[in-house]
Amino acid sequence: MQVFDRHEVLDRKEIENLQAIRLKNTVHQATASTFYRNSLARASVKVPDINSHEDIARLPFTTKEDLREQYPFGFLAMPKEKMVRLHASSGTTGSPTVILHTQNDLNVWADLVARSMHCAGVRSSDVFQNMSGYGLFTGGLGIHYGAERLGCLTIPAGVGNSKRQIKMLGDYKVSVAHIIPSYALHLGSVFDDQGVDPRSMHLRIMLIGAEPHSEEIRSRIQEIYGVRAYNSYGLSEMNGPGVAFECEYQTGMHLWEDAYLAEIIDPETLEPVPQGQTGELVLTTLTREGMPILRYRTRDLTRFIPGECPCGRSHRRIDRITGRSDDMIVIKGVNIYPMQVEKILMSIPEVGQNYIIQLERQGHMDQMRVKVEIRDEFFVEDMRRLQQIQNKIAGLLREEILISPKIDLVEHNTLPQSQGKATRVVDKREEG
Ligand code: ADP
Ligand code: K
Ligand code: ZN
Repeated sequence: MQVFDRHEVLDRKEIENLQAIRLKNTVHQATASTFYRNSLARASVKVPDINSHEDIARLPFTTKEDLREQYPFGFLAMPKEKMVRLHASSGTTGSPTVILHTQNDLNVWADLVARSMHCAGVRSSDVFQNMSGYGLFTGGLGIHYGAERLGCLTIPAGVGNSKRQIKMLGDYKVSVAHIIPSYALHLGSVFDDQGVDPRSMHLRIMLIGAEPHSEEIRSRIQEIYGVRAYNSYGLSEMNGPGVAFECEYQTGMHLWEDAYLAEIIDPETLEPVPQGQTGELVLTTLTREGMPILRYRTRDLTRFIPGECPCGRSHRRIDRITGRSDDMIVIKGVNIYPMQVEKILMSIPEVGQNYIIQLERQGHMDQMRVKVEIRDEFFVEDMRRLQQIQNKIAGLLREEILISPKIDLVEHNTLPQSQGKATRVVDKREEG
């Protein structure tokens, strides 16, 4: 195995020893912030209490609400003058939270991203196009500095203007791209409209992440572009990309445990779930100086994948994020995650690249309507044929989610396409 960073090949014991040291330092550092000085005092935790990675359990949790209440500077553990960069979360679920970094924090982050990309097979000889929004969103600058650190010729393409994206991919013989999965599917249909075969590009790797997506979406992206697509996980509160990343074996994402201490808890009881079971991912920064965060409740649902990865790295792997604990839909008493719907839709060959789940109220009843784009070759004038497709989708969905949603079939490229993370669920229940 080729490694970029010696920390990639630490064994379990070495990782845990390092975590113990870094956790102690982090708690010490955190006490310099207004927020943690108070919250650690309330929990009666003192720095000398922290001597093992297991002592994490003594620390209080931190929530997105805490970050919002301290907006913008209440979490700083160093004077504001030491900070050199501010990022904000995209606010998918409410008002934004800001994260500030020192130059040292940025360097460590760039190293983590470079390591992650290298781990997925990217090399300094690659030409890399970053089709992610720049600005406050961490998928832009975060990935950008990592790619440069790795030594790639890096193109800060940003999002949108699909025709120009396609031109750049061709003109600069781009071999690696970073792209949001829903946009990768959309871009595929723009290639179609232009009469260009995405497989005729020079692409060999796509790094996809920033939003939940199913294995079926990965397969589609690999098929459309003739690439290997690697899952990339991160969140602004933990820097951004570079928290967990797939290696060349594509068997789940190695979470860099020298930089983040990870737990998976039951969101109700807040106790760790049994080994290998799904729960909420909780993360602690181990290397951040400007704004350390302890036991952050990500609300992302995943599990540790049991067993060893064939690559030999002992950083544990997390499974594909199945959703956020707060994006569960309850309809007619049934709990449904949007990802369940997506998995079914994307496994149906007639289904195109985009869909929307709409929640409506009919009288006193909640109702789910799924709008589905159908591939051109199936969108024929034959009503009976369309009805068959509709019934097939409804039947397969009912088997998975136990209720019967209404299905609207629409032509390809007619559903709204967002520039950043896709909005998959639209709730119209309060609109009467
Ligand atoms: P926001 O919380 O406003 O979306 P971020 O840009 O920080 O802001 O997004 C981080 C979130 O994006 C994660 O907590 C997770 O829900 C989602 N996410 C990031 N990467 C992935 C991925 N590979 N798979 C699924 N979800 C992801
Ligand atoms: K280079
Ligand atoms: Zn691996």
